[in-house]
Amino acid sequence: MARLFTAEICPFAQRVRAVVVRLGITDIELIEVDLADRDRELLALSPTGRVPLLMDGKLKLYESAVVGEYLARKHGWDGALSGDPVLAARQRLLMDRWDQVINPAWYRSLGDPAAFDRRVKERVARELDEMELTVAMMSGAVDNLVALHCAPFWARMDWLRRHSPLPGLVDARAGFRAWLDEAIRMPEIAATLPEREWAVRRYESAYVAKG
Ligand SMILES: N[C@@H](CCC(=O)N[C@@H](CS)C(=O)NCC(=O)O)C(=O)O
Repeated sequence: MARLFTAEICPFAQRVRAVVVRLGITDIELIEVDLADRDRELLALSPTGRVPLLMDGKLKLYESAVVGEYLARKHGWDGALSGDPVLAARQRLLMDRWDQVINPAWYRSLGDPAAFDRRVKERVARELDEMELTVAMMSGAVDNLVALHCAPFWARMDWLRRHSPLPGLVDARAGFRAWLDEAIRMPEIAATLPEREWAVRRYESAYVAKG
């Protein structure tokens, strides 16, 4: 049986748990990791020591986007990414930029609002414009890996919106915002989200600047 090291609070791990739910995979053991006192086996197996990590027989995989795409292909999810090379490239670009630009800017802004300066804001805005174009190319469809990639973060960004200016930039792009809102209503996202109040408290104590 495959084994997935995961953590309830972690949006990266949630992506993979959402794929597991979407595909109805049952022959997988979920191993909940305490991020403050990480499982020895996880630390021994993973070069990054991070969740999610999947062991499928002898195959070891980490990095949520890689694990999600592997499971999608293994279980024959045809629409996970587009069959059109142009659109598939744009979908991968969106997922990459989400992780390289949007997420880090959001995490930093929670801890230090001044870090969301004009330069960061412009960079985020330009990436969001490109994302909105990609979502339009997808006709706003959400039953795919791209939506499962972004939704765990958008849910948390929305819950914590009073602590960051970044969600306001998303709101200004109505098409993209509507797509994200639909993505967080998907059953596989709702089924894998942590309890809201608990998660907000965890994020506030871990990231939000005090006083
Ligand atoms: N790029 C990784 C990020 C995974 C990640 O940062 N996971 C966090 C929890 S949300 C973690 O395990 N942190 C422990 C640490 O960095 O020490 C992915 O997409 O899987």
